[in-house]
Parts: sequence; C-alpha cells; structure tokens
Amino acid sequence: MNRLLLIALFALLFVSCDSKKEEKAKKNDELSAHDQKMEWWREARFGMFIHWGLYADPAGEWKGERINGISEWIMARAEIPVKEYEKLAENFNPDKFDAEAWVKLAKYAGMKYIVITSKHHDGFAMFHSKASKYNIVDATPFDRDPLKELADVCKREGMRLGFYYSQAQDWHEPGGTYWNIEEGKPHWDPDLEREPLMNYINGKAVPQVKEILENYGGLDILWWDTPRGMTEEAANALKAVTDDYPNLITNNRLYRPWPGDFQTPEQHVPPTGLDYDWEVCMTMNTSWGYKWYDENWKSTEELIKMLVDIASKGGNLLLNVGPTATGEFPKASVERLKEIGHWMQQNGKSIYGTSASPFYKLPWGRCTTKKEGGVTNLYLHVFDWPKDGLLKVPGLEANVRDVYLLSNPKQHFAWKFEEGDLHVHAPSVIFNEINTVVVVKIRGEMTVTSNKPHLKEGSVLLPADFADIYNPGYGEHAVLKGSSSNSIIANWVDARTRLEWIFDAEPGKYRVEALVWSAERGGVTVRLGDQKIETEIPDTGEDYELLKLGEIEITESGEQSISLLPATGNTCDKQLMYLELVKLQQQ
Ligand code: FHN
Repeated sequence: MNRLLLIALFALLFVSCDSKKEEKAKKNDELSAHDQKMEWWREARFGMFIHWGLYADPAGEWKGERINGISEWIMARAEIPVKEYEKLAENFNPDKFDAEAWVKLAKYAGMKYIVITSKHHDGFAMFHSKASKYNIVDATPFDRDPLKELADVCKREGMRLGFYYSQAQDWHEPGGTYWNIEEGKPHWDPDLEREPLMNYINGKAVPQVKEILENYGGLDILWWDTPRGMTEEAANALKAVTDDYPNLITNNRLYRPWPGDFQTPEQHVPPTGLDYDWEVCMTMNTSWGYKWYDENWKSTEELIKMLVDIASKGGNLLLNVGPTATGEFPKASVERLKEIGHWMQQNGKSIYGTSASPFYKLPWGRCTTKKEGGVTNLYLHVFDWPKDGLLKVPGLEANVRDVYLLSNPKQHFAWKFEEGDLHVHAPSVIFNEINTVVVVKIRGEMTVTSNKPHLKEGSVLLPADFADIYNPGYGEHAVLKGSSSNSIIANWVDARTRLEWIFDAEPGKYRVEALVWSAERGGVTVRLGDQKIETEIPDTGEDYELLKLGEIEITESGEQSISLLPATGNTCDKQLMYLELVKLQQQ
C-alpha cells in the first residue's frame, strides 16, 4: 500500500479514536458521579447471589430433626449454643470448591455480577480475617480462602463482584444483634454474655469490612443485610469505611433510614417497578443456604419470565444459589442456570442495558426497550404466542422500520397499524416455548397511549391478565391460563395468594362484581385501601357467572389498587375459583 495512503489512514484512525474518547468524556461529564457509578450495574440487569457458610453442613437438619425455614438461620431456629455451632467449623472442608466453575456457570447463565456472603448472621467469616479467628482459613481444615480465589477468577473473567456482610446481626458475638433483639428478647444462648453493640462494631465489623474492601482486589458491591438493632452511630462507623471507596455500590440495608444506592425487594417483584434503582433478590427453591430436602424449585420457565418481568419494570434480578458443604452448586441450580443461559445466549440483548416497558400491561407478555442513536428497539417478550396469528401491541404510534425475531434476525414479520394498535403477523410456529423475543425497530420518537384500566362509560374492567398475582415464596402457585381475550386465573389453591389490579378511577360508589366459575369453595375478601368486604362464593353451576361481591367507595380521583384474597378462615384446601374478570360498576 502506498505510504501516503497508510499515513492518511492512521491519521483518520487517531482522529476517530480521539473523537470517540471525547464523546465518551462528554457523556461522562453529563452524567452525575452517582450515575457513572451505577452505569455498569444498570446495564447488567442479572446477577448471582451466593449464600455459603457453615450452615451448608447441617443443610436444614439438626440432630436428626428437620428445622423449619431458611437453612442459614438454623443456628437461631434450633437455638444452637455458640460453642456447639462453632464445632461445625472443625469439619468444614469444601474440597470440591472450584471458583472457576462457579464463575463460568454464572457467566454462561448471562449473569454479569456475583454477590457472595462473606459473613452471614452466624458470624462466621468465609474469608481470611485477622480481626476474628472465626474464619474459614483459621478455623477449618480447608486452609484456603475461597473468596480470594473467587475474586481472582472474577477479575480474570470480567465478572463484577460484591460481598454480602451481615453488619448488625452476629449471633456469635456478645455485642452482635440477633433476630428478636428489638423486642427486648435475650439471645437464646445464656452463656453469651452481652456487651454493647459498639464493641462488636469497632472490634469486628469495622475491621472486617476494611479487610474485605482492601484485600479482594476492589469490590464492586457491598451488600448489607438486616439492620436489626442498628444505631446511627454504628452505621456511621461502617459508612466511614465505605466512604473511602467512591465506586462502591451499596444497598439500602445498612441502616433503615438510609436509602443506599439501590432498593432490595426480597422474594417478590414490585407490581409496577420502583422509582429508585432496585434489585429483586430471589431464591431458586425456598432457602438461601443449601437445604438438602428443599425440592421446591422454581422452574426455568418461571425464572426466565421473572427476569424478563423485572427488566420490563426497570430492575435487576439477583438470583440465589446455595452451595453445599463440599463447595458445589446443587444439581437443580446447575440445570436451571444452564437452561437460563441457553435462552440468554440467544436473547440477552433484550435484557442488558434495557429500560422499562412503555406499556402498562401486555396480555401476552412483557416489553423491554433500548435506544441506540435515533433508533429505538422494542423487545416484545411473547410468553403466550398468539394462536390467532396476530400479536397486538396496543396504543403504539411510531415509525416502524422492521419487525424480526431476535434469535434469528433473518426471520422478519409483516406488520400494519390498525385502530391505534400495531398488529404483527405471527405465524403459527412457536419459536421459543418459554419466551419468544420479537424486535420492533422504530425510527424517531414514538408515543404510547396507556392501556391501564380506567373508568369508561361508568365501569372499570379488570381482566385476569391485568392482575398481579402475589403467590407465597413456596407452595402451590396461582397462574394465568389461556391467552389474550380469554385468560383466567387458575390453580388458586393457596390461602396466601392475593390478586391485585391497578387502575384509574373517579370518586364515587362502585359495585364490585367478578366473573367466576366456582363450586362453593368458601369466601373471598375484596380490599381497597382500608375498606374490606367479605363474600361467600356460591356454586356457579356449569358456567361462569357475574357475581356481586359488594360495594366500595373511591374518595380520590387517580390511581387505585384493589385486591382479592381468600376470606379470613378460608384455608383454600380446594381450588377457590376460576376468575376471568373483576368489574367495578359506578353507582
Ligand atoms: O436474614 C437474611 C436471610 O438469611 C437472607 O440472607 C436474606 C437475603 O436477602 N436477607 C435476610 C432476610 O431479609
């Protein structure tokens, strides 16, 4: 190649690199320091929580007895004296621990960060600590620092890393708090002579937090937990340590009045998201720590839909794994992570760096969005592929340039606008049984008319597919069955399950009606603010019937929420009802 041409090409390359750098610097200047710090975290959307400690050894069973509840709480639940629990360390030898395998699996699953318990409420440090001998290197035969190994692999693999640290509860220390300290109850171990909280904070918590921040290559997240019995003085002592790390992201659990960098809904997804950065932490079965007999696993389908649901509301998912005492992930977790990974490999683009859905609800699934230059991608997550061949995107006005399958961009779909909705022609092939992602490419601005239920011609219609279903963390789950216009809530067999609808309405009295099919399975409660109506549900015979549930009053105009739950005393030992619609009729 001619020398002059080569020089010109180099010059061009430098100019374009420089202008890229300038562009980035300009972008950074525009972002606040906080936004800059949060940028990778907001982009990530999906992380792995790891609860690993001595409790993995008893794994939910103590002296031959199965102990109820989450396994990492076994010391408190079984009221194990400190000296007795300490003995677990003598045999703790997780020689199958392989940091590389953990990180690689998290990476394959599409997770962009890992948060691991460095010390849980039992007070045992899973890292080498000079501040307390009660740690994995000094107190067990294992003689390795697994968190150091994990930190090294994370650095190498480009995986962000955070440590969980239980700053208030420490059941092992005389000054640490415990679960019922705020009710003035004594620690269950009478031999643990109590000391002031600040002894523990200054003697163990502050030095250990300094250790984890200094010795593990620069953590990205510090995940505080359960601020029970926490004082402002104690919180300030810990905050003084983290203040030296401006890029460290912390959650809202250091001290109740302090917001931290993100909120932490636990074991549930907020129905319409939150207006502050947020991360749902969620177990795959019902325990955070390994519990050998907990077989209550959420399915891969549930987990993928949960991740998508959260992303569509603008949040992150921190999905938990509880490794065994040998240092391995349970088989059921591995299977699920691989299956999630399989979906993420093809569809991850519709999750990372996306923003919340512009739609209120989509009967067939969810939506996430991403703006790139003048183009907006709408990622339509189709959980229920339409059987009638038509995927309707309600209330969209936009300059649509293309509609295609994310996992195979060569697969284009025909589309047209009709009566204010975008109609995408959906062939009868179901591309992905769990969730097919269809991309709608839009040039320029778009507008969306909200489809939130509202008062229209004297009534508000609340269809089954607009309900948020609040199932308990474990047990049978109520589900939405059917698709589009004729969905129903089915399998409502748990008395703790609640349905909730959000809608807009004007002040006035309303008759509450429900279109249901039932065989006299007890009563339901309707709740709106402080108002509560309980009604018996009769046998509706062969067909669905519109039943009157009672009357409520709305006193202010704007957004409202109404819930339906089993009535007091209804144990739901049989399916309560099939529900198609709730209707509020203005009186
Ligand atoms: O008590 C802990 C529990 O063991 C677990 O660590 C969870 C994870 O968010 N946090 C506390 C309960 O909120």
